[in-house]
Amino acid sequence: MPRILPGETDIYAITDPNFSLGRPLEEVVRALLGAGVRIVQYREKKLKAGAMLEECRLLRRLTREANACFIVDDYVDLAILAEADGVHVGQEDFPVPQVRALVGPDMLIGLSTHKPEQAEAARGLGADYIGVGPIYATHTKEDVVDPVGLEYLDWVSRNIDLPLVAIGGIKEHNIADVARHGARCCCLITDLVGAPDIPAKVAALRKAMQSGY
Ligand code: TZP
Ligand code: MG
Repeated sequence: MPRILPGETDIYAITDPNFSLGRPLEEVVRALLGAGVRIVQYREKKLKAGAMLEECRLLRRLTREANACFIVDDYVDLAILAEADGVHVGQEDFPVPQVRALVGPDMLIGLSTHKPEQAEAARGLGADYIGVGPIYATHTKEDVVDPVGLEYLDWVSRNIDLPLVAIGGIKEHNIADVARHGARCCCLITDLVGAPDIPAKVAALRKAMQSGY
């Protein structure tokens, strides 16, 4: 079982080939794991299924060696085939109970939420953790909803008894505010996998996060 689970205090990294400065996925993930990141999500929107499975098997091997948690975005089948620790779904993906029926009792299921009703429903549906966002505006995701702001994060952290991960537009300059408003776990794409020096960025993000508590 991975040492750190979503919701615990840490950086949660999401991969994205469009924002990785042209570096191969393996190089980016090795840098993240080498810097101590213990939650990595595979997010890929363009490759064919076979190629995605190959990448996921590689990431499964790397994260297992590093005792890190490996989560697959959207694709339940891919998560099962790659023996991921978890799968992350959105409000418009397959419903959590149906995902649970496919993945079994042990795989983590993360559910994105954007409003109180969704967060309140998450536990009953069987989610293990919830995404809270987008906190700020982001251009990284195409079909993204309007920013939910720090108020929603505050509300979730006070009212919902599930681990949460904050996401969307989080960067070194605002991560302390996100931490201050209740996020122990912050999820980033561009300001992490897009950093020229990933270990230095991880250290800076952690330091900034700590300053918010
Ligand atoms: N889900 C909500 S916002 C988002 C996702 C996948 C994109 C986050 O990327 P960034 O670059 O950290 O804003
Ligand atoms: Mg999704």
